Amino acid sequence: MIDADMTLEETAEGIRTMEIRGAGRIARAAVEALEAHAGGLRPATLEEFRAGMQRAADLLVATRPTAVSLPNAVRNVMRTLEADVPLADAKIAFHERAQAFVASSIGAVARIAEFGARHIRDGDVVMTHCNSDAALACIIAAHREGKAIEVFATEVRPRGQGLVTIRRLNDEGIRTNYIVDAAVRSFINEVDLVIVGADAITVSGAVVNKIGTAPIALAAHEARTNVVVAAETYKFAPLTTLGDLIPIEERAPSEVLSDEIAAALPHVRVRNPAFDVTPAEYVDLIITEQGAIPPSMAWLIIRDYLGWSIEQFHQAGDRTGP
Ligand code: RUB
Repeated sequence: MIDADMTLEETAEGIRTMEIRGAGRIARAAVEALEAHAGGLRPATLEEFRAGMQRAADLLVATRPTAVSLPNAVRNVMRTLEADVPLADAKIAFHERAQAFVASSIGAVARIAEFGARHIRDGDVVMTHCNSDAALACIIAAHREGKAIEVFATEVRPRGQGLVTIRRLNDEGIRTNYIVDAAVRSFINEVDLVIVGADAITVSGAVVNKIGTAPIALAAHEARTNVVVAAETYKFAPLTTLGDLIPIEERAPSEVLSDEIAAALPHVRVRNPAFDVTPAEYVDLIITEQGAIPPSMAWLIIRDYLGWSIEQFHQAGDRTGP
C-alpha cells in the first residue's frame, strides 16, 4: 500500500526509482495514487475530471515500460470514466473501482498461493529468482502447510532484490540457500521445482520477468526440472494478440558500474536490461488466481478474464492500452 501522503508525482517517481517495485505492487500503488488524485481534483465538469485523470494515468504508465500489470491496472480503473454519468457519480464509481481492484489484486495473490502450494511437495527444493510476491506466497503457503521445503534464492544483479527475498524467507523460518546468479546451473540438479513471478505474459505464453529468469528456465529445462510461473491475470498482455512486443526496460548503466569506473573506460558500454523473455516451451505451468494453465492457453486469460476481443479492439481503434 502506498503512503497516504504520497502525491501522484511521488508515486510515479517511487515506481521509476524502484522504491516501489514488483509488478503487483506497482499496479496497486498506481491505482491507489490515481484514487487519491481523483479525490483531490476539483473539476467543474465530467470532461475536466476525465482529462485530469488521463494526465495522471499517462504519467504513471510511463514510469516503467515492461510490467503490463501497470497499464492493465490503470486501464481497469480508468474504464469507469467512460460512462456518461453525473460528475459526482463518476467520482464515486472511480473510488469504488479502485478499492475493488486493490482488494482483488491482494485476493489474487492469496488464491495463487493456495493453488501454487499444491504443486510443492513435502521435501521439495524450490528455486526462485528476484522478489515476486506471487511466487513467494506459494512457497510460504507450502511451508505453513507443514511441508519441509528448502529454497535456493538468487542474488539478482544488479539491484539485489534477492536480499528482500531471503529476508522474507528467513522471517518465515524457511531453510534458504543464497546464491549468485551465475551459480544457478551448478545447483539446478538439486532443485525439484523453479517458481518465479512475471511482469508480463504474452499471448504465446512467453514470460517476461527479471533478467536472469530465462537462463534459469533453460537450465531447468535441460535438467528436466519443472518451471512454474505465479502470475495474476492482469500480468497477461492483451496487445500482444495484435503483434505488439513487450518493451524491455533498459536501466541506467550506473546500476552495474559506478560512474567513476565507467568514466575511465571510454570504450566500454554497459548494457543493463532489467527483464528477459522466457519462451513458452520452457514454462510448464502458469498459476493464476483463476487456476493453473499451460502457457499455450494465455489467450483464454486475455479474452475471458481481461475482457479483450480483437473485434472490439479494432472497432475502438484504441492502441493506447497495454
Ligand atoms: C520484479 C520482478 C518480479 C515480478 C513479479 O522486478 O521481476 O519477479 O515483478 O513480482 P523489479 P510480483 O524488481 O524490477 O520490479 O509477483 O510481486 O508481482
